[in-house]
Amino acid sequence: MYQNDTIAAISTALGEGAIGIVRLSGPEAIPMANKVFKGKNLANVPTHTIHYGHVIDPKTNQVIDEVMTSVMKGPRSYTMENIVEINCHGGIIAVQRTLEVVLDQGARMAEPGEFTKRAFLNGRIDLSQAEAVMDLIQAKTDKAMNASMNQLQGSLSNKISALREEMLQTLAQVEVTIDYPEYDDVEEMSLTQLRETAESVKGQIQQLLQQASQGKLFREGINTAIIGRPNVGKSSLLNFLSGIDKAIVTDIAGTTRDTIEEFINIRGVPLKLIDTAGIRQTDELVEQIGVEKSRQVMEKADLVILILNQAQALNETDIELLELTKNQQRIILLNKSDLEPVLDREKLAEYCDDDSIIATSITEESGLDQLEAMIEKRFFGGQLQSADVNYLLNTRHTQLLKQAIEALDEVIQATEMALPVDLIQIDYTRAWDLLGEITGESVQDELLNKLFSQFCLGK
Ligand SMILES: Nc1nc2c(ncn2[C@@H]2O[C@H](COP(=O)(O)OP(=O)(O)OP(=O)(O)O)[C@@H](O)[C@H]2O)c(=O)[nH]1
Ligand SMILES: [Mg+2]
Repeated sequence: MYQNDTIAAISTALGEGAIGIVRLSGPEAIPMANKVFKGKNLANVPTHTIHYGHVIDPKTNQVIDEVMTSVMKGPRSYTMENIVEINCHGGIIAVQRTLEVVLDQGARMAEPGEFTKRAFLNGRIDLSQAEAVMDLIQAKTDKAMNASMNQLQGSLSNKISALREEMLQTLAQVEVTIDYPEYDDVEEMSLTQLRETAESVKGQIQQLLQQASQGKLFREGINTAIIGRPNVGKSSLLNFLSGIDKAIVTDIAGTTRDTIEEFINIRGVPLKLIDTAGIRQTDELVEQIGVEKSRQVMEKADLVILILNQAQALNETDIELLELTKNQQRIILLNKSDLEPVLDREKLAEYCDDDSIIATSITEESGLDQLEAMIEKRFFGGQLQSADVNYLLNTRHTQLLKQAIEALDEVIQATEMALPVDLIQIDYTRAWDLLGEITGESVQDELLNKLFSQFCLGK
């Protein structure tokens, strides 16, 4: 065991809730809980049992709360240490008072993420699994949650371990051939083996990174730019979809000057919605800058919602925007459908597919269901099925994978130049180490502390 003290924290979100949990972990967890618990003698209960009773302040014998207390003895627990969880009634006071009396018994207040850190240090989970716990807590939507769950169950770890295993096997073979040079062409054989493995592993890492860029979407939201001429209803759409009056809406063309962002969730699809300044020719400096920004946002967007005002004829700007976005994921809204139609649908058909067009009236709230359904269908039915999101990589993972690719590239190059094998082995081993850092098989304390401090308290 790595630490001998016993830690405690409130493990549920602070606030009104049906229950709040105070969790203890460490060698003294059971005796400490026993001192503040009136009910069965926790020292004698079997592991993985739950007991009704009261939390009392041993100094005054005052009853603090009516509770259910569960006892999980190590190593079959989250941290692999003895754990006691006291389930208090929800609300802030009872839970905090319970934590106070537990700390009075000598428990130390846990640092954020310390329970999970112990699970890691005691060898129950590896680093990428620990990070998945963090993602799980922060998951914004169900889909992201599933991906975190997969990772928690070790899909990333398994993949990385398999890659390292593959590398190790080759390394072992190379060592053997070098130590027992029965053949003349030992050197050449080793070079071929090293290059083949380096190429294979590199390919698999690249695949992982590619899948991960899709995984990233689910954690950060799909960049969705609302684009169009001034006054077509862009800000009205942002306000409607986000359910708050975030952007100013007026009938003055050119109301929005800067981009406005809002994270929303449409039927399980997380979107980063970006309202932009209406695009038009203008001599006004601030508006010019805004328009320039709109164009940049449009270029970078994962999804473009292009709004046209169907109460007006298509003009040059509309056509320019249709042209500019034709290769992007986009949805075209014919807004203000409550007004007399003017826009020429046949002309519009020259610039886009019919099945990406939806007639809407934001003021009368019509057509917006269809918009939501289309977003849902595109992202869950189409390119981004949940199967693609097996791996959620964070920045740390991505960087390590990229560094590993660099090291492997050096290996590949060196084998092509037929450099001495023991020289090549240096880069090869470096790549192997870098991969190990993802699962925490070669990490330093400093990194660990930094990582785990990002967790919430009590986890
Ligand atoms: N009749 C009608 N009016 C609408 C509809 N949607 C928005 N409007 C009105 O159109 C005007 C402009 O709406 P905004 O949402 O500010 O338009 P915008 O595209 O953000 O405009 P800029 O910020 O100037 O680029 C407001 O008066 C809205 O109330 C609609 O579906 N029908
Ligand atoms: Mg606006």
